[in-house]
Amino acid sequence: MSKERLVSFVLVMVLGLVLMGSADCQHLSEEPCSVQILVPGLKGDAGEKGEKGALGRPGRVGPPGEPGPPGPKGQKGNMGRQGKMGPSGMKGLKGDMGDPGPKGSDGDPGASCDCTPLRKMIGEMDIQVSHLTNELKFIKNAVAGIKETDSKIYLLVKEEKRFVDAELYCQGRGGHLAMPKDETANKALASYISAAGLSRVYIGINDLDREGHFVYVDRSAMTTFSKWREGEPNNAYEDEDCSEMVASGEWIDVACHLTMYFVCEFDKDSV
Ligand SMILES: [Ca+2]
Ligand SMILES: [Ca+2]
Repeated sequence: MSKERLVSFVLVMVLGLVLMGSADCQHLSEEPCSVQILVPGLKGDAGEKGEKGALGRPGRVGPPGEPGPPGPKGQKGNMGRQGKMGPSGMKGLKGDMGDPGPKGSDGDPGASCDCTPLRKMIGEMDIQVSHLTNELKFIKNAVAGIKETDSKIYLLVKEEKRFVDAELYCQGRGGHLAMPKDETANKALASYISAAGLSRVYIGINDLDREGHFVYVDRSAMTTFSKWREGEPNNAYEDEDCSEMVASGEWIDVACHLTMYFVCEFDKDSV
C-alpha cells in the first residue's frame, strides 16, 4: 500500500468514527456528545525471567586442532629375539707382517773341551745333511712330475748342469741322461719338455770319443732311429760333441760346457 493510499484510508476511518459518534449523540441526547479516540498505553514493566530452556542441539564439528607438543620419551622396550645368522662374509685381505719379537736371553757359556773330534763329527753330519737335502730335492722333483713309457721312467731335472755333470747326476740315481731310441720315446720326451714350458734340455747322445760318430751315453750304438734337426749335427766351431732336445723333439749338437736342465731316464725293471 502506497503512502498516499494509507493517508486516505486513515482519513476515511477517522471520518467514519466521527459520524458514528454523531449518530450516537442523536440517540442519547442527554449525554454530552464526545469523540473517543483510542491511543496505545505506556510500555509495561519487564516480566519475570523465564525458566531455563531445553538443551540445544549439538553444534557442528570444528576444524582439527594443531598438533600438541611432543610428550615425554617412553621407557626402553625389552631386547628383541636374536636374529638369524647372516651369510658368512668374504675372506679378508692378508694382514701386514708383525713386528719382530724381542731378542732372547744369552745362552749359558759352553764347557771347555777338546773339540777336535766333535768338529770332525759335525763336519761329517753337515755332509750327510747336504746329501739328504739333495736326495730330498730329487724326490720332490720326481713327485712333482715324471713321464713314463712302457719300459722307461723319465725325470726332468730343473737344475742347470754341464753335460758331464748332468750324466753323473743321473748315474748317481741309477739311470742315464735320456736316450730316445724310437719315435714313441722321442715323442714322450718332447711332450715332457714342452709341457714344462722349456725350449731345450740335455739328452744322452754325444760324439766325445770320436768326432762325428754319435753314440748314447751308455755307449750303445745309434741304430736306425735319429731325430737331428735339418743341418745338424754340424759340430759348430768344431766344439759341439753333446746333444740337446728342443721342444719339437728334434736333436741339435751343442757344446758340452753349456749348463742347462736335463732329463734322466730309468729302466722300469731296475726301479
Ligand atoms: Ca762333434
Ligand atoms: Ca750344432
